[in-house]
Amino acid sequence: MKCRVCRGPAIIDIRRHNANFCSEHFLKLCRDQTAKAIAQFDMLQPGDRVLVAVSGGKDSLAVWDILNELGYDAEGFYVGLGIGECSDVSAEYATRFAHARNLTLHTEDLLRDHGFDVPHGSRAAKRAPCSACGLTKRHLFDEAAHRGGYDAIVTGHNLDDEAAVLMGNVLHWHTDYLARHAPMLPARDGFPKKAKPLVRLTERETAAYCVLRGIDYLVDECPMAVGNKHLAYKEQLNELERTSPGAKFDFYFRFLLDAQDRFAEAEAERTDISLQACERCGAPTNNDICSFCALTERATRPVPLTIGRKPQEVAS
Ligand code: Q46
Ligand code: ZN
Ligand code: ZN
Repeated sequence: MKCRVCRGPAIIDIRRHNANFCSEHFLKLCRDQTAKAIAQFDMLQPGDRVLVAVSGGKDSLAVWDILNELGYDAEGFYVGLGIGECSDVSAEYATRFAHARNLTLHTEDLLRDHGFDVPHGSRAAKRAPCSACGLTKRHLFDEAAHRGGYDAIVTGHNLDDEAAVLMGNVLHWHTDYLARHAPMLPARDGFPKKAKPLVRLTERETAAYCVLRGIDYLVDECPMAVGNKHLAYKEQLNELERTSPGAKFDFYFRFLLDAQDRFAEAEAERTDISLQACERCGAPTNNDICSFCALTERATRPVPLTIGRKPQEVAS
């Protein structure tokens, strides 16, 4: 197996490119593909101040590393979600990475700073953990970017993530979501620009990138992801990719380039809704209080006590 570029010994094969690469040229491919995605979707401009949403996993650490390699001024932002040991360990990976490279990592802790964590808060608010978690992260990232005057928030979503979400939305014909599938969302109505520069790389490639760059990352999936439909969609897409290399890439990119326009009308109606400032935190919202403040209120509501009976009487 020889590297397509230098003909030296290859360490990885990438079937959708019909090519093998040595370590040096694979790392270059990852940087080139990231730069290509940034240019293709007008994600970032030279000199932009970027806030990377860091989880301690391979994708967020890889994108942070690549952006720095490409010369962007990228700082990290980590949110402690209180998901047991997983959160403790992920914080350690993120911190170690930042220290080793002398990068700035900002942190926030949901329990310490907002009075609830994802497992308890989602239960108290009667929301699915991933729904409460996603809403929380989006809000805190937006707020941090706004507060720090960053030009864009970058996340480590890769091709597998985006193709799986697209598959879910196509299966159920969520036309409004389909319209919003862009790997770059421009700033609007007080929300910062959001970019996903790893959309041209697969999960396998970001993992290989980290290994070759000596980046130690949290391998374990979040325990709350068990049963997540997107994991099943990823498996289905990997199965398709095995028999038809490039299918995943074409599914996602041909949609963006050839089909997404057709859903623009639904999106125009959605963005027509005028937003106002949340009465509690000032974030843009279409209600009096934003979804995060509503979640916080429900998640931190005191639990009613049973009065008049001793605990053993209640238990028996
Ligand atoms: S962290 Fe949060 Fe994910 Fe865990 S609770 Fe769900 S959304 S699975 S990326
Ligand atoms: Zn080579
Ligand atoms: Zn609010």
